[in-house]
Order: sequence, then C-alpha cells, then structure tokens
Amino acid sequence: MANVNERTYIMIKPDGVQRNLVGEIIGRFEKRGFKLIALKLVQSTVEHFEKHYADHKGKTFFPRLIKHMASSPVVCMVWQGLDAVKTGRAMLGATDPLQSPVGTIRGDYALAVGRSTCHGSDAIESAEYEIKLWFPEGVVQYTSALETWIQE
Ligand code: IDP
Ligand code: MG
Repeated sequence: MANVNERTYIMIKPDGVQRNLVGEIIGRFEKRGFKLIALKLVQSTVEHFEKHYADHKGKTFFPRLIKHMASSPVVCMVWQGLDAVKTGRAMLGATDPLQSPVGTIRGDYALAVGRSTCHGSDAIESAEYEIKLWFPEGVVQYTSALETWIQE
C-alpha cells in the first residue's frame, strides 16, 4: 500500500558533487514534493562503501565502484513522502545513463554507468538499511507547512 511517510536514501556521488550538481539534485526532490529529513556532506571510507554496496561484492565493477565512491565527498540525504523509493528511482532514471529518459537526473546529467551522479535506494528494505548505515544518529522529525498542499 502507498505510504505517505515512506523514506528513501538519496546520495549525490563524488562526480555529482564535483560537477556542482548538488543544488540541482536537491531542488528536484524539493520541487517534486518530498520532505528533507536528513542531510550531510561526508568524505567516507572504502569500508563504509563496501557495506553500502554489499550486494554487489564480487562483481567485476565492484572495486572500481568503491574506489570512485571513496575518492571525494558525497552528499547523503533522506527524503520522505508518498512512494519515495519508487518515485526516487523514477527521478534517477536507469542504472545506465544512456538508457535513462531525458528529464531524469541521469538522463539529463550523466553519460557513463560508473559516473551516474546520484544513488537512490531500490526497495523499502534497502532504504531502511542505507538510512541506518549513513544516519546512525537518526533523522529529523518536523512538520512541514506544505504537507496538506502536497498530500491528499
Ligand atoms: P543503481 O545505482 O541504479 O541502483 P546498481 O546496479 O545498484 O545501480 O549498481 C550500483 C552502481 O554501480 C551503479 O550506480 C553504477 O555506478 C555502478 N555499476 C553498476 N553496473 C555497472 C557496470 O556494469 N559497469 C560499471 N559500473 C556499474
Ligand atoms: Mg542500486
């Protein structure tokens, strides 16, 4: 069932931060109607990204992926709202930017699969895992004045 308080973990990758796409990507989630409940810029470690991408361990691209992710800061966020996980993925586009429709983040800003600018949780369970991994301190609860103008 659709959940108006669903949460997704969105992370602007090192290439997205270096290319000054932080404001653009945050703006898309704000304008779509999602509520920001956690945000930080971090230079993280190989070990932490190995946990984040644990499902991909053993794949040929894994070492390159981890090296890239730990090479420069990332922006970690939690966005909340109706169907946040599925809609967040739709806003990103496909894993391969070349398969991503224009109008999506990857379809507008990326070319290479290993430089796709932004991560988004692919399921509710992975969102819960990723939110705990990146925000062990917890997220912020607050009332948004816009809520009744966005949610029915
Ligand atoms: P996703 O980011 O769309 O969820 P995943 O399959 O979870 O895609 O892969 C994680 C990340 O690993 C991708 O965002 C991409 O940067 C990288 N990646 C995935 N598949 C490949 C590949 O075939 N070659 C190189 N990098 C890949
Ligand atoms: Mg994924």
